[in-house]
Amino acid sequence: MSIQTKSNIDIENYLIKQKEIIDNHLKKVFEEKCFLHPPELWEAVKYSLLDGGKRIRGIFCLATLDSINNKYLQDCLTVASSIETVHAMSLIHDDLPSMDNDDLRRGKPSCHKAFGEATAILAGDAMLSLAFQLVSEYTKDISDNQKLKLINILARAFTLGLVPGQILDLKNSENLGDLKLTENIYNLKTAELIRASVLCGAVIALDSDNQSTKKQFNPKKEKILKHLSNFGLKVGIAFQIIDDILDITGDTKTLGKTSGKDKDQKKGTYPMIIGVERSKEIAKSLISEANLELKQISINTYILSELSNYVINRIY
Ligand code: GRG
Repeated sequence: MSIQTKSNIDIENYLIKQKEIIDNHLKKVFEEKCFLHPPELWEAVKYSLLDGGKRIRGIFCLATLDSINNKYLQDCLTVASSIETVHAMSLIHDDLPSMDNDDLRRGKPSCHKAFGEATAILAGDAMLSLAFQLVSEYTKDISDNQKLKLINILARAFTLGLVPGQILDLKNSENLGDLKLTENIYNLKTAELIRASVLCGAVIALDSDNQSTKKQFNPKKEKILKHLSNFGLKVGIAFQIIDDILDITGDTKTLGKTSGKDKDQKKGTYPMIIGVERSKEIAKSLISEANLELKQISINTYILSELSNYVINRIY
């Protein structure tokens, strides 16, 4: 049922260009004079946010907008930047000694190694708040109703996803057999934010009513949101499986973070529990299922589908 017209896009090129667009947009945020004092705080934020990262979550947000109608593109870029800001803050906190305790991130010393633990924690706090400030203050054309929905989607990804997922993950050492628990952790700590990224793009494209306080049920829109939501979750779980395979098969220099940590910490990841090959098969079948979700809706899903294939192609 989906219309697949944009069939001539080179995904590698597309990823490079979209990353550059998001990087430049983020850089512009810090031209604002209010983000200067005290310097050590904002240097730590910029160190962790501006330099590096694939920007895959922001790209999913932009691609979802593009798959529907490309309305409010500039605002979507601000929201994509906001998503990358919360993602980068979660990496700062994940690297802290009391969490995953990693010295390396995006190919350089992690934030607490470069700036000290207290500044790293506060940089993360500032970034989480900055993300909501970007959506509420730096968007220009979307309605207040849309802003509220976007803020709600991001907040829920944290309260019901990343934070509970991180708590469970911290207790996940010595789990060498419980695949269901591991799937739940992947769902929460990784897939919820990828799903939120897709949903944010959809809300920008599909909702525009500033006045209406009544919730009007639109079956066509609800159907699109439902399938995009399922798509985001499945891609997100596959993304974490691939990340954990790369922890075993990749090297520290290429990954930009310490490889082999899951084994050292005896963490119950998919490849640790069922092996690399079986994990690859499951990730592949999740991506196929995700692409089937896209086939249920009549929007141009070509780029989203290419992006989901890219997630799996990272291990080949
Ligand atoms: C403190 C409110 C608060 C929340 C933080 C620490 C935490 C809760 C959650 C951790 C979530 C986490 C780090 C999940 C791992 C997700 C993952 C696969 C990260 C790597 O993503 P990539 O490969 O990284 O997209 P780049 O560097 O490319 O952006």
